[in-house]
Amino acid sequence: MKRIVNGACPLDCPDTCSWQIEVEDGRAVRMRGRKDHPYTRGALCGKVNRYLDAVYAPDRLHTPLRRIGEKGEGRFQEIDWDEAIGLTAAALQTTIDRHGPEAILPYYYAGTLGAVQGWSLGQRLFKHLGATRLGTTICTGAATAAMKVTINRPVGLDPEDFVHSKLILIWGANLLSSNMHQWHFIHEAQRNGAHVVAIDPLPTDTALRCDQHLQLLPGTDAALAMGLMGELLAAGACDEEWLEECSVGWSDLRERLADWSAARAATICGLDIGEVQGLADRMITTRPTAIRMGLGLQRHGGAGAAYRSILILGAVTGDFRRVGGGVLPETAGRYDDITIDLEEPTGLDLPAARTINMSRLAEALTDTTQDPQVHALVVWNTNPAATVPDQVRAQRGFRRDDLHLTVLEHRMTDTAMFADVLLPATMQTEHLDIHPSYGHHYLTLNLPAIEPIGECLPNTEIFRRLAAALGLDHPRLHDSDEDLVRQFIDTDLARSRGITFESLSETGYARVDDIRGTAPHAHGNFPTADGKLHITVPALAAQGLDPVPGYTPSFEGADAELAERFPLILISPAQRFFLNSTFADLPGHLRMTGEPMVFLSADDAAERGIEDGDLVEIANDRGAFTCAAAIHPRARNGVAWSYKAYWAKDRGGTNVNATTPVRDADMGGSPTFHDNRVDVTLVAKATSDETRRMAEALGD
Ligand SMILES: Nc1nc2c(c(=O)[nH]1)N[C@H]1C(S)=C(S)[C@@H](COP(=O)(O)OP(=O)(O)OC[C@H]3O[C@@H](n4cnc5c(=O)[nH]c(N)nc54)[C@H](O)[C@@H]3O)O[C@H]1N2
Ligand SMILES: Nc1nc2c(c(=O)[nH]1)N[C@H]1C(S)=C(S)[C@@H](COP(=O)(O)OP(=O)(O)OC[C@H]3O[C@@H](n4cnc5c(=O)[nH]c(N)nc54)[C@H](O)[C@@H]3O)O[C@H]1N2
Ligand SMILES: [Mo]
Repeated sequence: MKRIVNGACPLDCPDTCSWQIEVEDGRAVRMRGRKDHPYTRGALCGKVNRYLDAVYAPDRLHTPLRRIGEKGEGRFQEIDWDEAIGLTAAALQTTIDRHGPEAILPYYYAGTLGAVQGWSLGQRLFKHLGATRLGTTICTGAATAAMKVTINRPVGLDPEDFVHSKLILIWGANLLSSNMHQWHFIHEAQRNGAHVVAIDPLPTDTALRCDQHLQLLPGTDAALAMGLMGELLAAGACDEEWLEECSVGWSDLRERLADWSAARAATICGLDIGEVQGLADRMITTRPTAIRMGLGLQRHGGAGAAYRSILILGAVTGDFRRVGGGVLPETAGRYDDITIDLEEPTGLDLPAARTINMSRLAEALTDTTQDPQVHALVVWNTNPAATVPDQVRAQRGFRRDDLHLTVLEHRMTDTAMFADVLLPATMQTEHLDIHPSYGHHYLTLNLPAIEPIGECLPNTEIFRRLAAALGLDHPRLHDSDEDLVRQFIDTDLARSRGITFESLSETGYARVDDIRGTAPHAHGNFPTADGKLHITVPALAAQGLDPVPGYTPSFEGADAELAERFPLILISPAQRFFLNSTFADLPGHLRMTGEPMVFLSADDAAERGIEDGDLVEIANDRGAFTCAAAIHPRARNGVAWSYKAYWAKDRGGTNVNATTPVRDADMGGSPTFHDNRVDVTLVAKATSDETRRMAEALGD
């Protein structure tokens, strides 16, 4: 018997696609994007088209395991669920008895964006225990903090309304890789005559399809935004009326802009004056102008300042008055009134505890002055051994004998290798969930399509069993998955829009607002207390930050002394056919991406005696990794890149994160992955025996 089940792609991606799974005799046989969904538009991306490869992969984790070898060695023994839950519960209890609950660190992120499997019972359980809280900074820390002080929540123009824009700036985002469905709306505008500009240090596939590419130096975006605003002001192109009505603090910025020009920006950004002036001229004359902001630009030291200044640049033109004008950072703020956070339900005791910044995991696990030290770590929905900065140090932490590690996973990841107890979790095909989106305005329900594979259990069921084993019987720790979905949309706004568990079970998805085709911020209406956009933020002074928007240089990128030892800035952006480290071990996906490479300009390569395909080492004081070199004709001198999150365990134990720094950006405790200086040295020529042997080994 054949049936079609509606679901949602769970990946940490702005597109949150609405998918349909064809099930035949209990087996998922095909998967496709919903044709009638205004954002998915019938297409899944190249990586998710192969999602069923992961579901039915023979090496997927099927049963609970306990470690029998050395930590990280990867030798495990199958055990049953009672024993597995018992072992973890005992480790947590012992840790509490010996060191107190703050010696437990729950470590989770966005392996699924589902409210139920991602952000509910696990957080409830560990907060209730009084465990250390996790500062979830790793992806959007600086952006979130910058938005918080400027507009409070991530909102902007409707992503579908880019079709109405006449000038579009794609700023620090490689849309064709990491937000593919947005490209449709931008491409349509382009076909209607819009001028599309990429602002990115790298010659990405997106940049190559834009009408213009400003290939600025990494970490200099705020200077560009300030320079553009300086030119707008000088030309009388700032919408003083809108700024008066809808913003706070314009006069402070106005004063500062007297010092900013295209020329000053061009010098800092490493661009031609003409390029910057040309863009300023277009912004002065083209209405509506829209800016799509990415997250890549905020993985630098001055990230918060950059994010703030670009948000404000998109506003000072008055473009928020027009349909298809203004700025779009993310859309997640559109869900805040229609949904309820599931992590902290009323009635459940949630004692205060310290917070550890997840991006500083390497430090948290190895700094012996921590009080208390972390002795029990429970990881779900994330693969930190591959994805956190300062990987070598983090791995040293994972190897500690006095650390108990439980990992909930689908696959034997870099992190799973270090586990004491490894618990097999269901995938999106097998569990219930509900999904907001950070890239569009549709809430999506995911219905289970097939029975769990092997003995896999949903994260939620694992946490319910863990709570029971710890003798915790509060009902909020035992809510069923359906209860959790219902709690998530238990709001007046959802009811008023007819959004219920029943309605979503029928339709699969529902729009959360009616702003498409409107200018939602024509009169302010930002989710701040006064509805205004905050340009000057006096409270920032208390954090040692500039209340008025401006340019903050990056750390390593702008460090001339460090540049003498490590001349190359290394960016490690998203790989098109992986989602962070997810899929990065699957043969079908690896066939599409190939093995890791470092991309260099022809000059940088020649200076080091490196040619295409040579084996090279990329290193700094933190660590090193080895891969093949590729010369890119459009790479900027001094700026290299290597895609993030290849699995380390299959490649000598390290990946690009062996080099990335543990250092917080100016705002939000954000990591600074792309603010990373390295040098690259030749290990072996492409033609050498060693390189051939390595290529053969990797081809196996
Ligand atoms: N296929 C795929 N899609 C993904 C992901 C993935 O791994 N693969 N990851 C998902 C996740 S977790 C996230 S957070 C998003 C990330 O999506 P993006 O926002 O696209 O993040 P990045 O890939 O880090 O960087 C995007 C671009 O920013 C550029 N960039 C780097 N530094 C600077 C700078 O200083 N200034 C400017 N202007 N640009 C800069 C990079 O060169 C890159 O082209 O994508 C999600 N989607
Ligand atoms: N060098 C460098 N490093 C980076 C970045 C960068 O730009 N450069 N980007 C950073 C960013 S933006 C992010 S968001 C982080 C992301 O880094 P991670 O959070 O580590 O993301 P993934 O590597 O995708 O790992 C998610 C894991 O969750 C598992 N998973 C998925 N769904 C479920 C589920 O339902 N249950 C359970 N138990 N497990 C599940 C998947 O199998 C996968 O192994 O990486 C960061 N690391
Ligand atoms: Mo991310």
